[in-house]
Amino acid sequence: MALKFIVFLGCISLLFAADYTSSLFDFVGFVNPSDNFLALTIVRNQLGCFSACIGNDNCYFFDYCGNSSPTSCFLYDRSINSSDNTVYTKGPCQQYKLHKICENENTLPCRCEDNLGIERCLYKYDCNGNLVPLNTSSYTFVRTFSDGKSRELICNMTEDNGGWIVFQRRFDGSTDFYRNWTAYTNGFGDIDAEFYLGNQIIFEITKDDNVELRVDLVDKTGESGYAKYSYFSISGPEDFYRLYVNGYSGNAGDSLRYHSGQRFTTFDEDNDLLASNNCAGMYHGAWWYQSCHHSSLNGEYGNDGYGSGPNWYHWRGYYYALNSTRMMIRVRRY
Ligand SMILES: [Ca+2]
Repeated sequence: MALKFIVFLGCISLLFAADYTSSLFDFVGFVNPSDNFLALTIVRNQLGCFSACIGNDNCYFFDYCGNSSPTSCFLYDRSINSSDNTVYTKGPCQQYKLHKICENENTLPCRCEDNLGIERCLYKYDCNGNLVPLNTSSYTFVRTFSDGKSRELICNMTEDNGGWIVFQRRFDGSTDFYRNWTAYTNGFGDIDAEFYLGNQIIFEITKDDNVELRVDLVDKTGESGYAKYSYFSISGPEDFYRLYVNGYSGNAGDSLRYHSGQRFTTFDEDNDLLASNNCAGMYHGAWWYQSCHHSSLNGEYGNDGYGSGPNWYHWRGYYYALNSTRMMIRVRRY
């Protein structure tokens, strides 16, 4: 009787273990344990290792080592890149990585807690790819780029699950946006107020990663609209920072698709498709003009003349200077 009961319990725990493995962890491969572990515990089986990791708020993956019982379980936090460890087809330890996708509306991956079947999202990604608590506020940070120069960047953590680097912002007309090629290459304005981060920086951020774009707009009455693109990149200076966008969603209309594939134009650098004139000069802006635009968010603040203000044609048309605009990008981590 007692033996039967133990066998029964064993089956239950095996089923439980299998369920845990498939729902919360991905098997990475066989590894040697790293020295930089968060905690080392002795467990009786794999389930003990899963539970130890789930029970530790900082655990993101673990190595389960050995086939005998009891055996070692090494827990690691996210700061240790598991890909630094060589993965073998055979080895002393099996590595598992937490993979659970939270069931929130944007299916943003984050650490979850599974409490009696109720999932709760605990973390979200910040602009550096770190998982941080859900209530983390927006912040500024410094990043050094390939030219060796450090730049201060804004990480917006409140809009649309956060993790957005803001590269264009206007809201009061205090900064002149009618600037030349060099200014748009290097950026201008005040990071705490109105600014353009600069095409070279945007290029550097987007060149190696999958990046999405979000455009937020506010009209004269305070109503807001947005356009989001699943894919966004610009090419390098040799190609005049050519725009590529795809995968529109939002409620402001797709006024950027027309510009995808176009090079950047300023009043002193005409790369548009209008042979007779320079779109930047005609419409007092700087943009990925074609011949000429469906949007021009660097247009003249407060100018309601045809096509001349900060325009988003599919939302408020050409005779409407928007009150505020914001463009920001986020590395896709899922
Ligand atoms: Ca032209």
